[in-house]
Amino acid sequence: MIKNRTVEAIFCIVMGTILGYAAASERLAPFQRADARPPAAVEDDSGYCETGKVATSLSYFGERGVGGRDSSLMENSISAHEGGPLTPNPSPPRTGARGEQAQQGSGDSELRKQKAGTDEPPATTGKKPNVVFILVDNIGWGDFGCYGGATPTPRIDALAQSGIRFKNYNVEGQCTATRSAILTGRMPVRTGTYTVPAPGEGVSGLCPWEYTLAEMFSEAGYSTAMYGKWHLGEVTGRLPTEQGFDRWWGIKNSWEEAGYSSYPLFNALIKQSRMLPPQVWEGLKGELSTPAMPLNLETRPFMCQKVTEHTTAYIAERAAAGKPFFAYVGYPEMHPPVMPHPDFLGKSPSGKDKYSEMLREMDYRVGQILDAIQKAGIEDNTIVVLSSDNASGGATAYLGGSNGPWRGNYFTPPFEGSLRVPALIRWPGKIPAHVATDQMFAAVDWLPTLAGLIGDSKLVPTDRPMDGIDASRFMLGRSKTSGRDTFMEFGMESELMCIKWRHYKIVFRYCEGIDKPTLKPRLPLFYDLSSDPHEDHNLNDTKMDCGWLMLPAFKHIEEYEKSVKRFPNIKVSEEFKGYSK
Ligand SMILES: [Ca+2]
Repeated sequence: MIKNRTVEAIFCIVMGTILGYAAASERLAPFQRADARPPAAVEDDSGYCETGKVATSLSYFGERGVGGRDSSLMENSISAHEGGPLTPNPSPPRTGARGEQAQQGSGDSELRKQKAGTDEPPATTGKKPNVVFILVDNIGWGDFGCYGGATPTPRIDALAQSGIRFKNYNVEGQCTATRSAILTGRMPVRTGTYTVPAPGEGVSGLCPWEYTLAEMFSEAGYSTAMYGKWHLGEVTGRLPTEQGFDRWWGIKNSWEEAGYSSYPLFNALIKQSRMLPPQVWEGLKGELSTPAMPLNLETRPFMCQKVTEHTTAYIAERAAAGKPFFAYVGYPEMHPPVMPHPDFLGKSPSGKDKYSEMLREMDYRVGQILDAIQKAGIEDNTIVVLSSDNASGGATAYLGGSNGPWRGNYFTPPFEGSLRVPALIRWPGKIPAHVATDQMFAAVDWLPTLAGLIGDSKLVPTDRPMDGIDASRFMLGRSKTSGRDTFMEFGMESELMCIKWRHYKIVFRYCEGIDKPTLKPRLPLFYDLSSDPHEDHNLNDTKMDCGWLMLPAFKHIEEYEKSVKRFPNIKVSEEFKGYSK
């Protein structure tokens, strides 16, 4: 009898999974192109962790199959569990070392408050805080000392100690996509920025219609500046000073262009076509940007120093002016070519490990920025963010780097090692210190969260799908949850790669290297990140009882599709002018 019931149950679950995946494949067909929209983050998932109640849904699920995709089924099963315990991200064990506290857990009411947005008084009273946003390049989850890295990073570790250190911060697969997500609060698949603009490609990157962090801060009365790497479009009309920044000094594309002029044929080619070799540019809002200095293998080792000098001078100038400012700093580390400043060359234990030497330099430069903030007397009124744009190449490529315990590296979406990177935030006296959290957070969340922190949530656009959630209450210690429990990743082909939900991940497509194809498994892969951080055990193979995970997946897919129907995704290079009313 028991055996018969078991066989019946397995049959139902397997059929549910297969039907679910068939429906998912059908649903996902439109994702083959640049059309998609994210879930409104956290919606009604509360209380979904009670195993017994899930089992009730499963029997129904087995009879009907997920293929019916009746969203009322999802809503009914959820509403039946409201009030149940919430178990967000019981991921890897909390770090007790370094005296950090762990923030986690809470209940539905917390989650609902988060969803409701900022209905409390602004986070600030009186003078608005300055914001220094440091974005490092190709730094893996495990590179900094405070994440277990082998190279000493004392200044960055101290920064982590003085605020919140995210252990479950999620980005896109490469530079352009994450930078666009940070600046717009929207998934790159919506903004046509999921590919990497190539030099000479012409119109590409972020279309001027998008509303950026720089525009938001400008509207809130801030001075704004960008130093370092842009990588969101190289043509006039799409440069930083045309996307909200008052001034900039940096490169239009990426650091590897430093190597171009080391090829005689490249030099002959650009001479023939009367083009400029790669340059560092500078400009002011309302004026044309002009070349500031060449970017080549001679100047590359000095880029981090130069970016820091511009940033610290700006901080001193703006602090003296007494007006709030937003500085966005796109550091060169650790993007190839890995060439440390001469002062750091040979300073690794072996005297030959350039990755470690550049990491040491970065720590020193970050320290210089923190010192400039302190010297200007604005430390207590300045929010500092430090995060990476994508994973490191790992031990087998780009001369080093660690992505921690997670599977995968740069360009191996959607495994954790490719999308989970370090992120830190500090605001003395406002954001609690000594916090390490497993709460989920994402690149798209910075815009609404920073808007909440400066008391200007009203500036977050309402005329387009926004994918970011406002986690300002979490940042300020007023909520135990970030408000995000789901993360969707779309790859460089604008196809849905995975949905992370709580501590589970559902993989629809994956890729195992920059020179490997994107593969679509016959059935989706299910992983439990709380017990299998390296994503070695596909639950759809080992246990076969996780077909129910398609329920939350479908819910988010459906919400995304609905939004895309109303607000079609912007195509790569499209001169988009706005949605019809
Ligand atoms: Ca990068």
